[in-house]
Amino acid sequence: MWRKTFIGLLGMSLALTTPAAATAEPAEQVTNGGFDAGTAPWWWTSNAPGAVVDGRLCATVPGGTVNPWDAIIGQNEIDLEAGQSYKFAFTASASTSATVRANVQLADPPYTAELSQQVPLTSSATRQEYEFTSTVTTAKAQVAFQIGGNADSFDFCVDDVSLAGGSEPPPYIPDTGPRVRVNQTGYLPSSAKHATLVTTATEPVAWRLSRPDGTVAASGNSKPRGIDPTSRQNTHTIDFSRAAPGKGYTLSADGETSVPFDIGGEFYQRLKTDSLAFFYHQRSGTPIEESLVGARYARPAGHLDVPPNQGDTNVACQPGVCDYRLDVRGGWYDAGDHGKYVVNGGISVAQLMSEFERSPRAFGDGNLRIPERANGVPDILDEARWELEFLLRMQVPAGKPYAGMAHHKIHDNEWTGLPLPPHLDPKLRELHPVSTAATLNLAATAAQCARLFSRYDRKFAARCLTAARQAWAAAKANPAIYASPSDATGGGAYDDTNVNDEFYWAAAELYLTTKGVEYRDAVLSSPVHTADVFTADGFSWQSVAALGRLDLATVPNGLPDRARVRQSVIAGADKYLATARSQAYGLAYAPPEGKYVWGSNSQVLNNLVVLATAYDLTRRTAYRDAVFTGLDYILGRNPLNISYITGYGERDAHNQHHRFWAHQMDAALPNPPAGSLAGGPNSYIQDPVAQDKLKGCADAMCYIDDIGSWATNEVTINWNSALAWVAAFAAEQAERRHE
Ligand code: 9MR
Repeated sequence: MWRKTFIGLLGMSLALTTPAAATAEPAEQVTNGGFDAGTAPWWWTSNAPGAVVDGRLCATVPGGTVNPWDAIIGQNEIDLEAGQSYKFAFTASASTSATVRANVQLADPPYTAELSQQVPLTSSATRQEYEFTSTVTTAKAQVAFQIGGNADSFDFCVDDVSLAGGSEPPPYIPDTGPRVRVNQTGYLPSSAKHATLVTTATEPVAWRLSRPDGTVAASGNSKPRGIDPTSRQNTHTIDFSRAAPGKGYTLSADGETSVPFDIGGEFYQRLKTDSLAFFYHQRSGTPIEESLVGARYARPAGHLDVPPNQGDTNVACQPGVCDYRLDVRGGWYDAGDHGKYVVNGGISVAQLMSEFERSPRAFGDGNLRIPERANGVPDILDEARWELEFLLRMQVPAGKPYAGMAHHKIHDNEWTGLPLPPHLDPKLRELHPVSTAATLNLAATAAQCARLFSRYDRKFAARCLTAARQAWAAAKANPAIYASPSDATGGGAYDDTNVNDEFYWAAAELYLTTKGVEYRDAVLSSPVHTADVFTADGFSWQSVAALGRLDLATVPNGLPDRARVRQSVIAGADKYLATARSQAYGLAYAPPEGKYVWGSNSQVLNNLVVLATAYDLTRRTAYRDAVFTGLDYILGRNPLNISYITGYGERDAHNQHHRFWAHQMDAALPNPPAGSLAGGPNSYIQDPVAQDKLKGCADAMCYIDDIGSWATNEVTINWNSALAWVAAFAAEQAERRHE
């Protein structure tokens, strides 16, 4: 359980007195070889899922495979230099005697091995050390434990893996492509059109917009913006708002040419559908059908108690938490993990329902590829119902302690590693304690369910309303039961110790659905009702007041101060508009002290929801333009020149952290499907890959498209729900005007 030692600085100071070569320790090429930081960036084949057990990486290897490489644990992106000598060392054991192969080799075909060693293992852990001289120079080698080819199944464990030699790995420099940064998909013809140029120039430079045949469609001069503090880049803005619709444009300035893009909003319709399709892919407890998603994305049902799964149809609580079991099948997996969390499920399903409620006619029955298509109910509501049914199952039944409250979450009792398709998750599933926040998430979303489903399924709507009322009463009776921040083994904590905003949101939804006096009074007497809920960092699973406020502003109701409520949304949007105008990349997100949070892309998109709602309330073009400028950032006009949405743009994120869409680790598995949003820059870089590569990063560049970087590059239901809401707005605007 060593930590990777950083000897670079030590080597430098010794070099002052003695020749460095004689004294400096060899560089360490393996990251997290002691597994102190979990399993990343290690990977394995899906038949031998790894997990950290007592500080070592262990995997149960199936018996009866043919070749050593039929089961592998490895680490990629290892640097080797020709002529340098290396020592490969590790400590390993096998529960029953087995022979494995320890390789240092190319990660890609022809997989040439620089070292390949047969290693007989027994149940007592032994230290192995092998030396070799590399014949190649590459940044794409791998260390690989080939653990297949044994007759019997065994548990393989490894620890303290080291590959010492060569030079210190060079500092990571992101590939940011051409210095002209554009929305890589396209600009709406009727909206403002801006690009950002990164340059050393301080005076305006000439730009030109070219058609695919090389002819010039528009030209002008850039506007210097100075140093952008979010990226530390010197920037200029290029305004080509007047350019006409067309396909395959490129924008050139300062000797650089952008990736091609369109002026035309057709793709927003596709984004609207793709961003919603994400939720079907994330469903738990049902097979993901090949006929709907294609062979690559199809998978068996997860967590229906089919071995090796242990859940979710009959799940007990964590020890000592409750004495009953619940059937909590279904719902959506939260993210790249297999946890299901009521708190985060709440905002996600609420955003889908609000997307529908904003514009019901924009959602048909049969335009999403889901099993319930053509059942007489709009598909987006079918998808929402998949989650709502799960949320309802998380409610404590009558007659039990805390009846009416909701369990905070259900997930594995230990973290699993990647890759791991849901149906192969072998861990014990556990219900965690109830919480006030989860209960109010249930109250709010079940109340909205009752409102929206009454037209389509009165029985279901009535079930939702009963659950919502019971949850509200239970939360009132238990107003301060908080999820523990340290309850984060095997799943996220989603902890929250301020539930004023959850009370407000639930009261708002219950009032909008029932017009009940109790709920109306709860809205009016809440301190949140008159507070500024549109903060610089935006709303989130933890700060949900805006969900209530936006619905009170847009869903018809008889609140005495409704005009003020609507005005507060406009005032919030005005602040985001001012922020967008003040930033080099036009971004309506400026968090406190410039620190981008985990999932910053969803904070950006939630601010766009506020701007879009202000547009709905006022029809002021400036708000709508700011929404599209915000989408420009998400789709590539940003300091890293990356589209954060899989399948959109020339340079798209596609290695997001996910246990099934783990193509980066196992070529047989897919990348995330088109329309999956990466979390985005996170100043706090809380995972080993980000820490290894991004130390000292500028806030808006603290992101890496690597499957091991869960703190910057995960996908999550509450992020895609924000994207889906904004994409539906954009699709509607794109359809509305083609000028
Ligand atoms: O989105 C969550 C973020 O706001 C928190 O800071 C972070 C750490 O607690 O957790 C994020 O949520 C993760 C959850 O805990 C587990 N599933 C994946 C989620 C996205 O990374």
